[in-house]
Amino acid sequence: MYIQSPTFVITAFFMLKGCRQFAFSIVFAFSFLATFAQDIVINQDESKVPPYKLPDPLRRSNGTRITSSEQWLNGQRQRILQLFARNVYGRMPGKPANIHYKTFSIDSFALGGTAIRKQITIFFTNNVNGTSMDLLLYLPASAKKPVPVFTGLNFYGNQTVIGDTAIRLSTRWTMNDEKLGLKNNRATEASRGKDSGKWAVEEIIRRGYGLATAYYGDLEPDYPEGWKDGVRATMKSVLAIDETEWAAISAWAWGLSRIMDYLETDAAVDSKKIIVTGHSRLGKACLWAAANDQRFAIVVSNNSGEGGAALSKRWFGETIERINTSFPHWFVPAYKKYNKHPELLPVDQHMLLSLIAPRPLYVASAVDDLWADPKGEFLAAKNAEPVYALFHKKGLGVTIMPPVNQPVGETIRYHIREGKHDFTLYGWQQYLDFAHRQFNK
Ligand code: GTR
Repeated sequence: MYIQSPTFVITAFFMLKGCRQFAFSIVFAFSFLATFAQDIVINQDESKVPPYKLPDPLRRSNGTRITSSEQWLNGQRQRILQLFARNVYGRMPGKPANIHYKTFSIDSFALGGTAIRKQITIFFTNNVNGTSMDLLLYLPASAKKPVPVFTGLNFYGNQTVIGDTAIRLSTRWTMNDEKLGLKNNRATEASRGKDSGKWAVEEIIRRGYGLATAYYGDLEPDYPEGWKDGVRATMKSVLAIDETEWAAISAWAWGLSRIMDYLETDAAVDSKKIIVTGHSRLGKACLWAAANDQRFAIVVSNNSGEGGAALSKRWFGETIERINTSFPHWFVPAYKKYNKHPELLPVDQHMLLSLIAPRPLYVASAVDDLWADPKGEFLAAKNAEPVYALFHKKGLGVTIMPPVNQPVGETIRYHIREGKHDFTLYGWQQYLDFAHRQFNK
C-alpha cells in the first residue's frame, strides 16, 4: 500500500506534464517492486509457525483408509504419485526406445590404481549428434563381483567432481562463478575438481562402492528458458510429451532413470543395489526419480528442502510461492496455484517420502540450513512412517528431532549435522554406513 500511493502521485504528476511513456514505466517498475516486496514473507522463527494440517497418505479419495501393503501397492501409491505429477512435478516420460551407450574412455588405473574410471555417453536417440548425457563412473579396482553404486547428478560438470585431467570438460551451458572456473556460461579448465568437496570419491571407492554421476545441465540448463536447450525440447516428439507437461526437476529426475538404464547394462555393477542421491535442488530431483522408478534400491536426500523432503504446508524457510518465483521453471505451472494457498495442495512432502516405501530412505538436514527447514524435513520423514509400517519397516524410532550429528532410525533414517547447506564427508560416511547395513541384512 505504502508503495502504491507515492506511485500514484508521481504518475499523476508526469501524466499532467505530458510524459505519458515515462509515467507508465514508473507505474510498471513500482508495481513490479510492490508485488515482490509486499507478499513473500519468510519465517525462520519456530514460535511463529501457524498450525497446519497434513493429508493422510493412507486415506483414499472416498474417505476410507487403507490398511495393508497390498492396498498401498495396488491403487493408493499410484493415486498419490499422480497427485504429485499433476500438481507439482509433472508427468514422467519413460525410457526412449533408441537409447544407447558409448564408452569413450576407460582407465583401469585411476586414483592411483584403486579405481577403474569409465566415461560413457548415454545417447537418448539414434542420432549421435542429438541429445545425450555424459556419465562419469568410478568403480573399485579390487572388486571381485559386481558392486553397489551411488548415483547422483552434479552441479557444474563431471570435471568438477574430482581433479582428474582425463575427465571430459563439459561444453554445455553452466551458471557463472569465477571461483569455480565457470565463465561466460561455460566451464573452463580451471573448473577441474572445483566441486570435489561434495564428492567423497576416494572414500566411496575405499568402502567398495562405485560412483556414477552426470552433469544436470546435460538434461536441462537451469534457467527459465533453459528447457529450449534441454530434453524437454529435444525429446518432445520422441517421448510424446509437451514441454509444459513436465518441468526442470522432472527432466533431471528422468536423467537419473537413464543413468539407471545404463547401469543395468554394465556387468561390473550390481544394478539391484543402486543408491540414488542428490543435494539441494538435485536432492529434490533424486526423490522424484525414486518415487517414479522403483529400481533405485536406496534413496538419500541431502538438504533437499522445499519441494524435496521438507513439508510445504509448514510455514518455515523457503515457501512454495518463493520457490515458484525464484525458479519458475522447476515445477509445473499448476504448482503456482498453491503459491498463496499451500493448504489447498492435496499432498505434502511426507507423501513423496512415502512413495519410496518400503525401500530404505535417508533424509539429512544441517543446523545452519534454516532455508531448507530441517524440522520440516524431520517431520516429513516422521509422517512417512505409517506407510513404512504397512511393510513392517521401522522408521525413525523417535518423536522429537535428534541432537546434532546423532543419526536416528532404521529403514527411514535422519540426521541433522552441524554446519551449512552442503554435501559433506560426514554425510557420505553416514550414507555409506546406511547402505552397508541395508545391503548386508
Ligand atoms: C536455493 C533454493 C533451494 C535449493 C538451493 C540449491 O536457492 O532456494 O530450494 O534448491 O537453491 O539447489 O542449492
